[in-house]
Amino acid sequence: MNASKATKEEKRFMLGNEAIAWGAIAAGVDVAAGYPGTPSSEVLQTLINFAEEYGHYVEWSANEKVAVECAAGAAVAGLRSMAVMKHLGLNVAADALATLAYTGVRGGMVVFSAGDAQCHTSSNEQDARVFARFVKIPILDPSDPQEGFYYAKMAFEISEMLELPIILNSTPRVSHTSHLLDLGTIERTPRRKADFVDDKARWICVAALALQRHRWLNSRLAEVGERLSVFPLVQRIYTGKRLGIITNGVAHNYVLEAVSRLGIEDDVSVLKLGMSYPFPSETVTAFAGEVNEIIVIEELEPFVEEQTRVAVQKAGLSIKVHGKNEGLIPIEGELNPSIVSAGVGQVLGIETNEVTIKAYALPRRPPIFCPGCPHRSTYYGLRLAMKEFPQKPLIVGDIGCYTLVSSYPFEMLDTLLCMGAGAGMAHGFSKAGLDRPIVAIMGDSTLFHSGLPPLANIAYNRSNVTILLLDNSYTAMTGFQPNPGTGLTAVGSPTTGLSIPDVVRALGFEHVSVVSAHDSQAVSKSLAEALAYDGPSIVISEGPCALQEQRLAAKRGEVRRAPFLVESDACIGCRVCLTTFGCSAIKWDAEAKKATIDVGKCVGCGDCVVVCPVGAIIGGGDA
Ligand SMILES: Cc1ncc(C[n+]2csc(CCOP(=O)(O)OP(=O)(O)O)c2C)c(N)n1
Repeated sequence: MNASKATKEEKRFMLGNEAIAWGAIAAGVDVAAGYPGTPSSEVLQTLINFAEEYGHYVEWSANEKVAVECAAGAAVAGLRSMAVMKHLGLNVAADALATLAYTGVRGGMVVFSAGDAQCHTSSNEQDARVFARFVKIPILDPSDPQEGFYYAKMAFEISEMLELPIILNSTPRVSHTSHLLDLGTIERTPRRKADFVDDKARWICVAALALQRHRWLNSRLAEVGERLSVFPLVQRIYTGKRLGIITNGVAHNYVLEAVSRLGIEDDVSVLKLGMSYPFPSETVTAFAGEVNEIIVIEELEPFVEEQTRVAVQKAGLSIKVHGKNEGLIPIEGELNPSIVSAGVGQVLGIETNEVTIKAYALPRRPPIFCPGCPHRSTYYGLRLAMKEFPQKPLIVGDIGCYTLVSSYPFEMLDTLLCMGAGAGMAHGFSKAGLDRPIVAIMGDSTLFHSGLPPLANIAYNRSNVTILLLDNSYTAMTGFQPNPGTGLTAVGSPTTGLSIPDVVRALGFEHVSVVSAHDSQAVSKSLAEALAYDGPSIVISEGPCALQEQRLAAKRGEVRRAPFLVESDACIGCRVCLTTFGCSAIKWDAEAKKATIDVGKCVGCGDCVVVCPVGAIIGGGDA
């Protein structure tokens, strides 16, 4: 292949997610698409950062399903492609993925899914391995950043060999730990030329043709063990017979640590599986034949454990398989060396006084709105509007920075499910006949991700719901990525941003008002009118993300806005600014019994001025 050499040095300290992106670059990825979500976002961001140098196309798609479909189109046209998301995105993309397994692909296609064991930043900790089996797509589980790099690269080759998409699964510890990595030299490969090979029986997957493709898929999956034997996906460590430990993914690291802590190197054999579906039954039964009993150590569901039990039973082996079913290893939350040592120790009758993770519990640091965040003054306006109603409106939540309306000092949120569910559920509450005003909150990225169908539904079926759409121009919570309303592509090129007022009018909303997020009085007035309106209504509160504004202003070399101040003599110490507005730049001076403003934190938005009942907050202008 006509390749030019990259200038990257060979050893670099980097995050697992960066390593995974480099694995894709090393494999010659041609097209990459994703939707942001912690802990996955750095994979696509790294691909964006090097798109020009390595010549691949990359985009932030409107949602994960669209990203998978973009990658699928490219892979069916013979290119190497990648779709990037957090584990929850697999659910959004499920419809496409489940049938893509039937059609298969021509070029290598990798779906990267970053899981969130422990729910660090997610609403659930669903296990992608179970999802992979559900949609019948092979899944690889790297255990650390270096393996992330190798597995990402290998996944493209495996995908092409099997003609199937491959899910690459990671966890917070794989994605977000940094290692000094040896990437070798990464070549720039020319982008493949797209072509379409006409094959109606394959690409038109419906009815009898779909049934045939299901048969094809099953036979392909049955061949996986043999075909993949050339890939280094299985690792054996130690040769002891007393206990066989089977591990998968990140848990492997905890197993090695636990074996060393317990000093049982001569008693155990470790079998590490790099692919959990399709399950390598023959490898596992061969291993089971060499040891007295087995414990399976894996994070989240007892996925390998259950398949191990089935495999040994089918092979007619009477060997005890320990694990989560006895409660030795928890199903919920992340594992760690202490949890694993305690579980393994129990099987071997070794007393351990391992301190579990609970003992390390750190003080809680609940997330708060940043100083200058437009969402805070919008919610202050919502609080004012709510006073107008004898019954507190039901606030139906959605996911983004704006979810922090659940935190002090607002604490106004009533429900939260998943992206796009706020409007959908609000409609359900309304049609159920709930006798309360109903407000559904939604962000701009959420609107384009999964908010459009529920809004169309609300307008069409005319429910009495008010949407409060908080448009800060970015997908802020996950790192300021652009969305179809922003007006910039992933690589920063200008494009036409969709006008949200035009979009919602086109969806059928008749009562639409647009207000400045920093004008809490106007927000309040518009909301009160919208809530009084008989039918679907929407208030669009506009104000760009304050953090992103500051970053862009700093890049442009602009002068920082002067901070506001509390006039000490005027402050009456009522604490209203703290208890109803709660900007982290406003502090309580316990000695003086007055509020003060931390000038280092204040960004000079002045949103707090209207909050003070005695007008003690003053200032503003350029610093
Ligand atoms: C299916 C799914 N994909 C991705 C995420 C990660 N995620 C959480 S909030 C959010 C975006 C929110 O952006 P926006 O609606 O604009 O609100 P903002 O954070 O800017 O206030 C994303 C991508 C998720 N929770 N669920």
